[in-house]
Amino acid sequence: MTVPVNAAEAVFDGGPSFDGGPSDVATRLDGLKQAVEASRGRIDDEILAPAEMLSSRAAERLTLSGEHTIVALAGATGSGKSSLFNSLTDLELAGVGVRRPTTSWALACAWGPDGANGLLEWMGIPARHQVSRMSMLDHSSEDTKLDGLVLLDLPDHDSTEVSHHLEMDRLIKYADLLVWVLDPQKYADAAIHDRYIRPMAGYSDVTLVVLNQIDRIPFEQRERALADVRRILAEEGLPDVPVIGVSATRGDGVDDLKRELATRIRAKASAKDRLASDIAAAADVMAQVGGTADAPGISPVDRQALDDALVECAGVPQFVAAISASSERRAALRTGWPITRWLGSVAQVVARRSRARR
Ligand SMILES: Nc1nc2c(ncn2[C@@H]2O[C@H](COP(=O)(O)OP(=O)(O)O)[C@@H](O)[C@H]2O)c(=O)[nH]1
Ligand SMILES: [Mg+2]
Repeated sequence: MTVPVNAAEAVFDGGPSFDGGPSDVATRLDGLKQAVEASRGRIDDEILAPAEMLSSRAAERLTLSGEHTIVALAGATGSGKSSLFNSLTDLELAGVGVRRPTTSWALACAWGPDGANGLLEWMGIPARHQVSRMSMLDHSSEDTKLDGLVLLDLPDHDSTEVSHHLEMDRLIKYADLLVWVLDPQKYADAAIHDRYIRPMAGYSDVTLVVLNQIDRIPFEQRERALADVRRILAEEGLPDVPVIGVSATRGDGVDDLKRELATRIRAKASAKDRLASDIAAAADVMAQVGGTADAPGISPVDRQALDDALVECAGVPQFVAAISASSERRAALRTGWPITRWLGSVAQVVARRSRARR
């Protein structure tokens, strides 16, 4: 199968903003598109639709600014997202607490360089919900400078207004890096863990956790509280996610958070890492599809196309892990529907290739 050097280039006239070698996310994205095509009529359209939507969103992201990192502050009502937004922007515009108790829309702030407008438009954030920030206000030291950041203050995930969490769910799909803002009262609340953090364990490379309002915890108990948050995250499959204690209103830990953000922004890897996780998740969903229904006959050409496409879209290690973790799929190797059997054999091909590379 021939794969364009950069698949995004093949789709959009503007050309890609991201560089990449042969194992680049654009190549994997091309693999995903081809896997969707190869599976059409054989895997349910409902299962293929999210993978198709991901294909277009990812291809679009790759044509937009690679110089910017979209960071979303997400969390419960009152955790301190807006206060943190204020603190990071050095502005008093996010409408904290009682002045803006609920927010149905996201507020965005972009730090230079120019070129974030395309991203903001792509996310559907109108100009009136954008805060402009003069770089002359920036007194940050080199290691905390946030040039290239597009920061979003998201609506609360636990709002009683359906439109608020729909907007939040919509926007977390666009973020390159997710910052979950927890607070000492509610950090273990099941809602955020069950609905978002645990299902997004595959996104740990592009996840940070802030324990805000750290000033409300007696000094000698802070480390223990942070350790408890880390324990919960480890149990959820995110053992390596940085957890930063912060007081948005008093400023404690804000520089630590800025330093972490600045490092991610400078590395310019979050957008691609996020898309890679999205593609791995989509490949995993497709790989889990099985069942006993009859499938139409498969030609060797179809079989080869699907094998090759899945090898590429899944990324070697994630796919091997995804396949080998599932006993259902191992069983399907022996008895299952043809697609499932190929997926198993694809995993074996991938594993062989992976071992050969090592
Ligand atoms: N003591 C303390 N209060 C905070 C902190 N961050 C936010 N608050 C307060 O918590 C309330 C809710 O904050 P807000 O930023 O609106 O939370 P949001 O709903 O997540 O946007 C406000 O009264 C803030 O002043 C913090 O770090 N320490
Ligand atoms: Mg708020």
